[in-house]
Amino acid sequence: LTAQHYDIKRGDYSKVNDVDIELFQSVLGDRVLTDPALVEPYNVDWMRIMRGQSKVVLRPKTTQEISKIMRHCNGRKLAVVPQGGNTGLVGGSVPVFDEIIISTSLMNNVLSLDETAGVLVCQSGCVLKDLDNYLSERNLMMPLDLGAKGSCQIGGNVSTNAGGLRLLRYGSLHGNVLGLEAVLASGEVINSLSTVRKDNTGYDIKQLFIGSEGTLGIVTAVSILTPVRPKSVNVALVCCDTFEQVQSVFVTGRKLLGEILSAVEFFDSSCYQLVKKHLSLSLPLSSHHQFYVLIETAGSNHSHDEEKLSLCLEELMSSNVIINGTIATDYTKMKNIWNCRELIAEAINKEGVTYKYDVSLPLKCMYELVDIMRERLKDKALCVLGYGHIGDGNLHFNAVGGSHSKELLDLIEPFIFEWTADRKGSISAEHGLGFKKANFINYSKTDETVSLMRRFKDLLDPKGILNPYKTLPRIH
Ligand code: FAD
Ligand code: 2HG
Ligand code: ZN
Repeated sequence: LTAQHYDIKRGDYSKVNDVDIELFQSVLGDRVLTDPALVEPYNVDWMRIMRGQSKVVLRPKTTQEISKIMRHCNGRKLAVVPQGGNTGLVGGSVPVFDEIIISTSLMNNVLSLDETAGVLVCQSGCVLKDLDNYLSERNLMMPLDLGAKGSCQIGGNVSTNAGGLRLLRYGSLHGNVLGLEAVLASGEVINSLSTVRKDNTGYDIKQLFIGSEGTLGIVTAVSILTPVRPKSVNVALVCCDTFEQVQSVFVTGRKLLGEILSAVEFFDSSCYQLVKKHLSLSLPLSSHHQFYVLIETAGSNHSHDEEKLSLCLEELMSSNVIINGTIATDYTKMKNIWNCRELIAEAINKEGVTYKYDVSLPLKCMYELVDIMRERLKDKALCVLGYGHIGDGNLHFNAVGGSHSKELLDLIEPFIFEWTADRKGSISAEHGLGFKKANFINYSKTDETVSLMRRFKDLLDPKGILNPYKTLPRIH
């Protein structure tokens, strides 16, 4: 879908001219892309649903280069969109009209690592998986992990406040990011790159940039806590027939596994059918069950951890909470189970046009939403699926259609937002608002809160050049 499909007007921004391009070239040399074939991939989002019309991609390597670019863009009132790995799922990372794309892909240096304190400082364009590999050689790890780790960048993760697969154990980026550096719309560099855990000197400005989706500044470097890499990791996969049982797996897992519990993820049978169909993956359990739950433990004593997990499984079996279960201790088997969970989004993408929702809900009514939607959408959708981070109360609801369908969309929205708001949930648990969800912010935030957000935006970016049309509701 392009801008014409949405009922919005291009903002009152300047258009890039030859003089602008010359200025960019004087700062970046040949790292200014204008060849339409090279620019094209940056205009299209991961889901291949949104397409921008940008004619320029800038590929800075340093904070100073970004600062010079922003100073110029602000002076000329040129709109920009910061882009990391372009794996965002709400249309935040691609232009809506002709915004200049500032890609951080070449800002991929580790700046320092304090192995004693476990504090990493790196540029924002470092790919999450590369950072984790770098740390694994030093017995450390990144505190977050997600299916997009091979392409997403730490700056993109921080700017969306990504949650992921181990938030349950290590907490959110609001806690793990110790500091960051950001360039404001004016080109001013805010260096808040603290490496200490405790720092109560005034307002915690970095928190404003975490989750601000590139609307308040461009994150150029991040200082982040890196936990010790666990020596022993085990994965159990269990299957259940009801969502009540899935909840009991979580409760029992927390009780019996305690401090070694590192992830609890669930997916329904429709998800399993799709990863089988499109990615030829298969689980070590039969495929006719309603729900699958992945439980991971991470600790320091293998036999102790394995014994605890076995006892947990025995308890779940004997109390009839699960139908069947298996434990994986070797890498290949664990990786296979994790792949089935992590690659669900990729499998869904191959099935058709996806309507993606990411909500926080009380556990007890989480899957009720999927059942209700299945009933509502009936044969209008090719498939309806539910999965997610059960340990965080975060459901991923996806409906897939054969083509773009206004009828299908109208059956889902605003119903899903109203249903979620009625239960005091969040209409975006971890993916952010981006372009697609910006207009629905009021289902989760009060008018006063949104108005305060606008005041922050006006203060930091008075001309509104940073990622326009995103995050804050559009005023028609
Ligand atoms: P992009 O997609 O490039 O950008 C995301 C947003 O941040 C955009 O608004 C962009 O303008 C802004 N931005 C990017 N870099 C900067 C910067 N340096 N400064 C300022 N703004 C910037 N999310 C989760 O929370 N949990 C998951 O488990 C999860 N799993 C995923 C699995 C898959 C297969 C995919 C495709 C996506 C998944 N996501 C998940 C969504 C997404 O949020 C993450 O992939 C990731 O955090 C985005 O990082 P990125 O570098 O690709 O950012
Ligand atoms: C995940 O947890 C991602 O796999 C993607 O957040 C969610 O596809 C989705 O809806
Ligand atoms: Zn997720």
